[in-house]
Amino acid sequence: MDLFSSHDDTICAVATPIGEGGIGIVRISGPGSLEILRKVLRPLPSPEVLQSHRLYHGWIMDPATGERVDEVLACWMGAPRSYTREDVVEINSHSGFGVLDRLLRLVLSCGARLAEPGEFTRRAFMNGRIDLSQAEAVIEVIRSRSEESLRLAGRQLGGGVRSLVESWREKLLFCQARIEAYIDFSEDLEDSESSESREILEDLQTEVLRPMAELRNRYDEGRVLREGLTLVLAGKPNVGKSSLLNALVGRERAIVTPHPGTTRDVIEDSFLLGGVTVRLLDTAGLRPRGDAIEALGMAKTRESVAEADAVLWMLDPSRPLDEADDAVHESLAGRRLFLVLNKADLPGRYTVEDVRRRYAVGCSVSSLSLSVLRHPDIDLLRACLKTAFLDRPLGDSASGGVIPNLRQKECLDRAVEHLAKALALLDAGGFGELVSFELGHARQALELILGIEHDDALLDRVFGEFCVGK
Ligand SMILES: Nc1nc2c(ncn2[C@@H]2O[C@H](COP(=O)(O)OP(=O)(O)O)[C@@H](O)[C@H]2O)c(=O)[nH]1
Ligand SMILES: [Mg+2]
Repeated sequence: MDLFSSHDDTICAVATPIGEGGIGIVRISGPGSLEILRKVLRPLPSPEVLQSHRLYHGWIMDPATGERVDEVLACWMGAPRSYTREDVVEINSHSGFGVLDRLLRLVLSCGARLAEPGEFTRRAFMNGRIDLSQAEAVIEVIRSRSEESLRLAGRQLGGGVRSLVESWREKLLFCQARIEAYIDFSEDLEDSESSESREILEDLQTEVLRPMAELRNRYDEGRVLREGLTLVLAGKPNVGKSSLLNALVGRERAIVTPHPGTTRDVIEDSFLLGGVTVRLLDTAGLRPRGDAIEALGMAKTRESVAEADAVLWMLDPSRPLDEADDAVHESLAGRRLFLVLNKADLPGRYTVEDVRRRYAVGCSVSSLSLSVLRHPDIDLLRACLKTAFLDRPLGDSASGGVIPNLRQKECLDRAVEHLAKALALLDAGGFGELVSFELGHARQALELILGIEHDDALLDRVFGEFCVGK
């Protein structure tokens, strides 16, 4: 049964975190909201005086016993100008488990039922106030932990992805209709048919396929902004990895000694870089011969290297490059690198160029020569890390939007795949039902992003992620 197909019931929940605090909010939505407020609020503004979107001061009273429960500010937001587009009442009481529990039970006894997780937002979606991509943005806003991820979610909530996807969907519908017109009135339209087909092909290529593929490709960059960036420090023992971790996080997190092999476990801490959380892992140095404990540490190092988004490969040019550096390089194969040449305060035996030549490291890999012991060098490193790992996603995503989650990415994958097939068919001179079929599938995949096409299972999955009261 679809619980939400008829909204003649009224739902309620505590919308703030349960616990002791200044204010707690009980939220009510549905046709019975105002009636419930009338039952529990004293003094009660008369119907002629009561206005929507105004705060009223009063007491919550138990209508059965006449007992005062709490002093509150209450607000009624008349449909459709509310979060759910239904009549909504919010009661701002004090926050404490006892008060909120009592208030909620009172509202329930007046005829509301307890809301499911995410049901308020689900109603906002069902009533057409927001699309599914915006509903998901609500979760992102609630979960975001950094400035950047919040900015992304806010853009999404404002309908950034929605307007893009809607425009593509319309274009697909329009082209599909043009193609189907030819299926119906075929035969003697051969010439115009092929020029029309060219036109549609080019149109879809530049206006839909290309921007759609770009948006999809930005998924990984968006993920970094949302979830943060994981960097791992790797290099042979004693190059200064632990010193760098301490300098970047701003405290003595890892033990630093002149003895090689001091760090044996993986040490983790994080710092903020341009509004993004960077998780930094310090590892046991990789070297061919170490004791048993160090060997275990090195195994963990390899795991960390595999899981990180990129590796800061540290070298110490005050000592010559040797087979330990070769071994480190070998273990970093295929990983995204950033070269850090440390101990620039000491006489150097080699330069960044020597490293690039010896290990065939391309110029797309950023590098920096510095001394961990010098403060300005650490600031410079921060700036370089930001440029290398964070600036691209921040750069042009403002206009193009970023998709926020795997569900939407998978829908886009499917849309891209079907559209590419349709275009390949058109290009090969096909024009007709098969092309229309693929265009239809591409469009349906886009509709899933917006939730135009949806079933209960999909909605359950999306809204099940919410907390009760949202
Ligand atoms: N002269 C100099 N010594 C450094 C520098 N960075 C680190 N060290 C020293 O190098 C030694 C090893 O540092 P550590 O951070 O433990 O290296 P790890 O084994 O790679 O973690 C310590 O004695 C540090 O004080 C630097 O920039 N210049
Ligand atoms: Mg160390």
